[in-house]
Amino acid sequence: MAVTEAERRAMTRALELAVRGPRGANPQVGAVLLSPAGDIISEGWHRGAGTAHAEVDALSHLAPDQARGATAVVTLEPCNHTGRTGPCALALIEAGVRRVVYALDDPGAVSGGGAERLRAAGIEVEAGEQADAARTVVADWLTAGRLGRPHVTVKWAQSLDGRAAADDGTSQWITGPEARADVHRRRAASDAIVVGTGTALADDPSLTARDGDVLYAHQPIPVVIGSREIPATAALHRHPQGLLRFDTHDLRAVLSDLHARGIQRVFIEGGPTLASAFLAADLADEVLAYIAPVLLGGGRLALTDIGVGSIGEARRLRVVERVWLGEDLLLIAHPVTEEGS
Ligand code: AOF
Ligand code: ZN
Repeated sequence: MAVTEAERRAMTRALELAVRGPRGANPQVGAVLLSPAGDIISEGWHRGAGTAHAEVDALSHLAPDQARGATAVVTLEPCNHTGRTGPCALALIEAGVRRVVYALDDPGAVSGGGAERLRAAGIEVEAGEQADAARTVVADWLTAGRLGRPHVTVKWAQSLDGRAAADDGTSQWITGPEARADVHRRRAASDAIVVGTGTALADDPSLTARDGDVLYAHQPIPVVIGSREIPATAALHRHPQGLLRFDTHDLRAVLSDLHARGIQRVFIEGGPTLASAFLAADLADEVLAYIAPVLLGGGRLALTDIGVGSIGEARRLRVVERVWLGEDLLLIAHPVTEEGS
């Protein structure tokens, strides 16, 4: 049976409920239960790893027999595995739900397959309703799942001649206020900001995301990689999120640790050594170069060694966006992959 108008409206509502949940190791999922007449009898959403899934949350508000004959409308295919919680497909079957409408297939090798299990129990299942909208809600979760690590953006600001600082190391305000505001907006859209100890010591950055003087509601977690001590007086210790420290050169290990904490997007803010290490390890999914019309000369380059010894080994990028920010130009580029994307 085709998806009804009431089910379509319920999916729109389930998508609103989904984003009440936190970003994290688990996807944001919403669920609505409809009576046979098409009225909403319960709503639920997932509040993060270790808590009830959206379907179970919605069922929990009802008396034991109240969901009999109901239709469950869910933004993700009900899961089929016992993880931190039990399988939602089974919970729906046991509650006597007659029909399930969901948006997006669960890509998990273990958690997927819930639709088949529901059908095998005689439940009508409709997949794909508003799948594009549901995919947008969990886009970063899907990307991190596919990569097996967070999505990585490497950002730097440079003079027109490719320098990150003057010869004495001073580097504040190479770019103008519009470029800096753009950086803060992008920080607020990330889950973590990563710097090396060199930058943490030289610049004493706060690594907060600010709109003028006001903190954005979402603050990325500050992360410092390197072995040198960060003094107790450093601005980083006053960040609203606790500081994470990694004393290692193994960037893949750092990213796996961050992924396990539910971090889906990281913003690498420098300095040149750390940015170069991510590029050398082929761990940059996106490069942001803020280019200011200023010349610095000298030897403080925006990047150092990225493992390119000869022109044949040059790392080719494809520019996907050019943005004028006052006098500065932001180039957003992606690595050219084997498939040519
Ligand atoms: C659902 N409904 O609301 C969510 C689902 O460790 P667990 O038990 O929390 O399982 C996590 C996995 O379950 C997660 O990776 C994803 O595949 C699925 N998420 N499934 O039926 C939900 N959040
Ligand atoms: Zn589930």
